[in-house]
Amino acid sequence: AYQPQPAHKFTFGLWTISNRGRDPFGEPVRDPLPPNDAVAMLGDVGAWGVNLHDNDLVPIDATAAERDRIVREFKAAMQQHGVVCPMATVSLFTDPIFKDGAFTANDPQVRAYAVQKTMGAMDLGAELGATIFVLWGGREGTETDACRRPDDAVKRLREAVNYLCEYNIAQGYQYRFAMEAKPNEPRGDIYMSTTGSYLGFIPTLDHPDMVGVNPEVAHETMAGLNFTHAVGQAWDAGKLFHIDLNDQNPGRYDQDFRFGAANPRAAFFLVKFLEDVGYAGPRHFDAHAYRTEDYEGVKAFARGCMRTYLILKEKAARWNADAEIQAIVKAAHGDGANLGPFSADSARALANREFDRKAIAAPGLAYEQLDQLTTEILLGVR
Ligand code: GLT
Ligand code: MN
Ligand code: MN
Repeated sequence: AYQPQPAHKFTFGLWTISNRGRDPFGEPVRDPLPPNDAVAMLGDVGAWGVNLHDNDLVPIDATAAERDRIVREFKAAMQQHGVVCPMATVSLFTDPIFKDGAFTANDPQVRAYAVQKTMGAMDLGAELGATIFVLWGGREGTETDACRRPDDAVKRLREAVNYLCEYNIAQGYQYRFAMEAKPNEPRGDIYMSTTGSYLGFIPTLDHPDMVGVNPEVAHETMAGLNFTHAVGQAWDAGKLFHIDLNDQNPGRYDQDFRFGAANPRAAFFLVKFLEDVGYAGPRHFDAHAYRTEDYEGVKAFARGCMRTYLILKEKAARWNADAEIQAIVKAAHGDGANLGPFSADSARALANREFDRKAIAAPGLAYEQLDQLTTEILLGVR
């Protein structure tokens, strides 16, 4: 039981299992893990796929010949270890050229280079079979708002994404773009700080159908928000193109913990939502092992992410099949017809309808009992 299968679509970023445990105060604690070895590790732990930034695989200063050799060997490693690449992305945050942002930077040369670099990352991903392209604007933000007007940043971001959508069409790539929000870190404040911000931005694009979101557990949680609510809104809008699973304590730095490590309860409601609605995309773990770990610990971390997901999936099925739980849920939903479409008649009928406010408000909803039963399922006694 709890064995990952390809059908579960569990993926890891190359940057996640290769994370060397560097932090702002400390040097790396793990030796570099070459990309092809990372693919072998993912095959070993039973993951379905690997995702990557352009420079996770190809160094930023590689020659064309070096790039082609690296890509050829990486494809061979993917083949050998039975690992696919469903998602690609681009590093628009590591190189010093992006210190003032990428698509939103003030210098038009930086903005043009960012788009050029993204086109190259799209070429790379397409070669590896990716059909989802994530854009995380980690440097798109400010420490001081003296540097630019925030609406100019939005306009520049729109211009870049529109351009990239046209490139997607011109090249005949099948990408769907997934925009990833984060409130802060590495910038003091990042534009498009929540998934909801992107859901407002996307309809202003030239090709809104091509663009959705990639919500990350840690990023909404850093802002003190309910992640599953953000995912629910994205799902309702038809925009849940990808998802970054990890864990995070509110009010801290971006922790990127193993899935379910900090708040298994919130993880449960998330897994239950994804499974209930039938989300069919990759379950991507954008997390990394504690800095205390060697590569055995990294494997334990990766296996743990997938195993916890599958345990919570089983718990969700148990919750759905629990008669007492379902009776409370059913009773709490009340009875009577829905509002229905507006018409002059229905509005008149509604205006004249009598509501017994006291009687409707009187019964308790038994959410205490419902929540306790949920806890007992999670704690394994039910
Ligand atoms: C970086 C970031 C993640 C993003 C990745 C994609 S890179 O690790 O913290 O949340 O998803 O660019
Ligand atoms: Mn992420
Ligand atoms: Mn993160």
